[in-house]
Amino acid sequence: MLIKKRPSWTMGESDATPEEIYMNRRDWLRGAGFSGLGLAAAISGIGGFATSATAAIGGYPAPRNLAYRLDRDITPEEDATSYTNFYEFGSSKNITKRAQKLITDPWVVTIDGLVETELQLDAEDLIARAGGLEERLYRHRCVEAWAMAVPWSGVPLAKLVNLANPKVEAKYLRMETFFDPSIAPGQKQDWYPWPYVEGLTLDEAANELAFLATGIYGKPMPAQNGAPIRLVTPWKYGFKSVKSISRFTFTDERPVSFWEQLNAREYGFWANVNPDVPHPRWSQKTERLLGSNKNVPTQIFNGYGAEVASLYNGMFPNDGRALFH
Ligand SMILES: Nc1nc2c(c(=O)[nH]1)N[C@H]1C(S)=C(S)[C@@H](COP(=O)(O)O)O[C@H]1N2
Ligand SMILES: [Mo]
Repeated sequence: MLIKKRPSWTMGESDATPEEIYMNRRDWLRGAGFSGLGLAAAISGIGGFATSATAAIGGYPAPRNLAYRLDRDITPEEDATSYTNFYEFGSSKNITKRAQKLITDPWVVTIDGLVETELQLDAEDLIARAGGLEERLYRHRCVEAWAMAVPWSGVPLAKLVNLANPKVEAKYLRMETFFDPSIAPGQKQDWYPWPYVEGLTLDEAANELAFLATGIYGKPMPAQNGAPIRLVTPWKYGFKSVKSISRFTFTDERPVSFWEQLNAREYGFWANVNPDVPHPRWSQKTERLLGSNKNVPTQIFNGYGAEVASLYNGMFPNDGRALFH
């Protein structure tokens, strides 16, 4: 495929964030409701939202799962929700205004393919059936070498896999974003292989870290971050974390991802974070933290090797690098 316009994924973008918007950690904790009262409100919220057909996915702020800890400060909310990649709305990082055209309620999600239980249901019902929200703090590492650390609210992807009850032949989960060029101007650019598609092996999808996020910073997901439901796979480069998912398909064929179709040499299927495998056009040794703009070393599997390294045991014995492309 001819790419008429290349993505603006380069090093050294000048997007410094003013010091003033640094968030005071105490204020943040209070804002996200980590008092006993906040937690009680969250739990009663979870009890209440399943019956509501029209409200946004509820239960915020969700109780935090303390199993997932950070080695760095949480990125200021203002940075994580204003510096975003969402090519459906343009190739810059500043698409927040345009993304507000996205109507996320109602939002029909289809689960199909090699499953015992095909489902078509609203995103909200899906989350209710998956058992309610929890909050997790995860690092996020974009292939462009910027990084953030944010509190996501959502459900383990494994819950959706269980709901769908995949057939034994199913080997992969393919996830697809909406397609509607009338609201998403980027989708009028026909050199991109819309809709945005991503995929995981079923083992990856069932791994405890794979998460379907419906919120961020203790609130429902803003459109620009992929409302109402997006993937989060913190051990992989950020492009795997497909936003605004409308379809989950279980398949025996490896899905060809959006960026893989555009340029497989630069953006491979596996996309596991590895500082020792440079992107063809830049190093992956370090990452720039949104907010502080500090550079810190990048870790193998983005620091999540304990959870995911075993997924890849014995794979690609002749070329471990394949795991990272
Ligand atoms: N549908 C869709 N999903 C997407 C993208 C996109 O352009 N479209 N960009 C990806 C990339 S490259 C990254 S780094 C993350 C960014 O998530 P954030 O903007 O919420 O930080 O979303 C990913 N998911
Ligand atoms: Mo990215």
